[in-house]
Amino acid sequence: MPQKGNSGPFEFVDVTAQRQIDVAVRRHGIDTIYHLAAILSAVAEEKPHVAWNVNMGGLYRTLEVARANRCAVFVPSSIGAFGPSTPREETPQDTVQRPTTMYGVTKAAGELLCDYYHTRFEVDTRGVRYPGLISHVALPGGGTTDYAVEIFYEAIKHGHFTCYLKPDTRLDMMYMPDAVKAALDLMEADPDRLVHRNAFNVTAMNFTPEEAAEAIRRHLPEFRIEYKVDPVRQRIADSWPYSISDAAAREEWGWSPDYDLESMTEEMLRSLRRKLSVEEAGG
Ligand code: AKB
Repeated sequence: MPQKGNSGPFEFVDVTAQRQIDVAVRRHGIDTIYHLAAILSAVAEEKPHVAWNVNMGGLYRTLEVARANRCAVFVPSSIGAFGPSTPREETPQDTVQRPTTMYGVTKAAGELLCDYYHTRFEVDTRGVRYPGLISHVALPGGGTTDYAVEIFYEAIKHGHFTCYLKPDTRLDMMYMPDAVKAALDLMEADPDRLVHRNAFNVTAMNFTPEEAAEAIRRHLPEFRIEYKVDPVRQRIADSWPYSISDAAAREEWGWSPDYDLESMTEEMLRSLRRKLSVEEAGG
């Protein structure tokens, strides 16, 4: 039996934090929670216990608040929820999920917990399996796909980038405006059309570091890339799909991305030139 003061299956759950979320939901009349907080793959391999606590404890707290307040909840999963035994080309929506990273374990477990809360407690939980996300606003934070953001910064600042993944490491990616669009479109979708909930495969493009460098050179011809492989992040990337199928998301809620590698590259370079020149000018 859980000891007094425990919060069910996650005795480490910080009840104070849960109460703070609950107060915010009630005070602001929140009807939908977008629960985006998580420790990403590379940091999660360095600190697996912290990653479990943050990723699963935070999710459990959020689901409990949603259950008590009848909120809908968006919880992102990831291509990291798949593992080396998953079909790696055009990975299907429903397939083997045996991730070999703590991040992947928390994402796969999170998908199951969200489906449980929908089935058992009628909480409106929905999620997508995001690929690597690329933004000119938020700096990357501890992921395996972070190179796809860093490469743009380095291309503008130094004309050169040292990549920690091998040149032919193919991964699915998405520009941040499409990632936001996917979350909002899914949460506004007709629930009667949803066959799946947690979580939908979504993607916009897939590329290798070499292909990203070629796309940048079409705008910055002098750009150079070299490789200094990080074995930990290479092992993580090698356990993930080359490409995933987002057919279910397209069929059930009309998913369709706006950006591909070329249009994302053009906008990233234009936006970062502006951002970095402002920072340089002390703005
Ligand atoms: C990571 O690299 O860990 C994340 C992800 C693919 O979920 N960006």
